Amino acid sequence: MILWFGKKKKKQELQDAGAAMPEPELSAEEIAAKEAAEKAEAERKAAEQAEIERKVAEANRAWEERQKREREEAAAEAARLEEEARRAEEAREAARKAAEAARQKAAEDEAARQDAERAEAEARRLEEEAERARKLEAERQAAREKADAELKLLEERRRAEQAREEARLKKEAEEAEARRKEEERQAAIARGEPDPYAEIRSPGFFGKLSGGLSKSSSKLGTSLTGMFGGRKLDDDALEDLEDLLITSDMGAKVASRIATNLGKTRFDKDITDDEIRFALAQEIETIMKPREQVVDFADGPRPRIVLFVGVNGSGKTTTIGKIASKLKEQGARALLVAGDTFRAAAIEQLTVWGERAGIPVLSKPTGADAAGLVYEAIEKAKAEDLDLVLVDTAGRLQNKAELMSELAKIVRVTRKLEPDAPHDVILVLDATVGQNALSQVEAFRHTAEVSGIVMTKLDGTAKGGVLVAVAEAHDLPIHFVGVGEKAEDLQPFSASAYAKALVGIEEKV
Ligand SMILES: Nc1nc2c(ncn2[C@@H]2O[C@H](COP(=O)(O)OP(=O)(O)O)[C@@H](O)[C@H]2O)c(=O)[nH]1
Ligand SMILES: [Mg+2]
Repeated sequence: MILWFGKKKKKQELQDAGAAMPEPELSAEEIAAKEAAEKAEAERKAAEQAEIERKVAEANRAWEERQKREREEAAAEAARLEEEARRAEEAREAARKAAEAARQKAAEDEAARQDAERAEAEARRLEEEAERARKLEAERQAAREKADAELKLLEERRRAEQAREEARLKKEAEEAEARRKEEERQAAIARGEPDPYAEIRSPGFFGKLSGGLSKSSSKLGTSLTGMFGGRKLDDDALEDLEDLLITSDMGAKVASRIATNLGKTRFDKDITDDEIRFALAQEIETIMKPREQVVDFADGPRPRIVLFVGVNGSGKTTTIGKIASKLKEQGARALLVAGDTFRAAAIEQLTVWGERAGIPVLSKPTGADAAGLVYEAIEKAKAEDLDLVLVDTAGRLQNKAELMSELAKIVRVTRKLEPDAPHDVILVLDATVGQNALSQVEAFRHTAEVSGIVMTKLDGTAKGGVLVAVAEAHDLPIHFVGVGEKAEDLQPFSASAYAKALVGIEEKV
């Protein structure tokens, strides 16, 4: 189009130039040449024009083609873009749908999770509720049991109290009766009459004590009968009597004291062997009376802690067993402690006694620490509010020093829980060892702080006199005497009964 405007302008310019110039005068040839030249010029111009027009047309065509191509390209691009946009839209839609699905799924999952959580919480709540119910029931049960136990304890205590009261009344009545008899007896003796409550029997005829002491009394009694039948009590007779008493294990000191005293009142008098028996019994009783102290283990501090000491075989375990049986009858609540942890047989032996008496036994395997066991026993007794703890101990260790240090350790440990304990330390002596019992008292007395004595096996020996020697030499109470292996063969010590049984006099029944 630019070219077309250009062409028009040129033409005008040419016309304007031609009009202004004057036509020159020319010859024919010149005219012909001019005309040929003009013709050739016109032809050249026409050709040039045609060429220009061809080029223009070609340029136009090319331009149009390009335009067309460009249009087509643009259309294709637009289509491509449209397609792309469509795909993008599709992808977006798919993504949106996927997101929607994911959201939906997440929502569903969340709902499911919440459901699960709720179910879990519910299960937990139910479990807690069940647990609470279980606890409540357990508490109720415990309360019921506690109440029952308390009731039982109260009932047991009441029964024990009643049994103790009965035992106390019985003892009081017996003591009153004994006092009455004693007064009557003393009055009779003062009047010079024979003892109204005694009669002479062959030894061993009466109850347990004289039965038990029959060997001792028969020895003494037979000798007395042979020695003094219708004889004057002169120096010779007193000397014989002294010898006899020495051989009866009463020891030189007791023998001399008795002989001297008898000499004072009866010297040079005719004397029957009955009279000499009574006189002898009287002397023995005087020596032993201060040692008479029956102990009521069920009484006193609670828990009362009692240690039994003594050499091996002296009868500790048996004595504890016998005492346990008595205590059960009295209604005391006791605990036996198998503190002789050195011998399995000793533990077993005490267990049997405990079972027989219906009293619990605390024990540990052989070789265990005895002091530790005692500590536990006291803790238990305190926790259960028991009346009494009876502790068996070993009688044989490597040597005496070790035995004593073991006992001292038990005492130390005991005091950690009970400063006043042990409340009793009972030395158990075997009568069959005779004079050796005296050195045992010496050995145990101070190191183990012995507070009282039990003498066993008086039934199997003629050496019952040794207890008189012990009573004379040591101001220790004598609580019991053992006259056999059975539970009932442990008797409270009575100076009067012992003295009479020893010389073969039995109280009338
Ligand atoms: N005849 C008799 N035997 C007794 C008496 N006391 C204990 N015994 C026996 O003596 C032996 C030793 O007694 P035991 O209690 O084991 O002594 P422990 O080692 O001190 O504990 C046992 O066979 C008892 O049966 C008693 O008074 N009379
Ligand atoms: Mg023993």
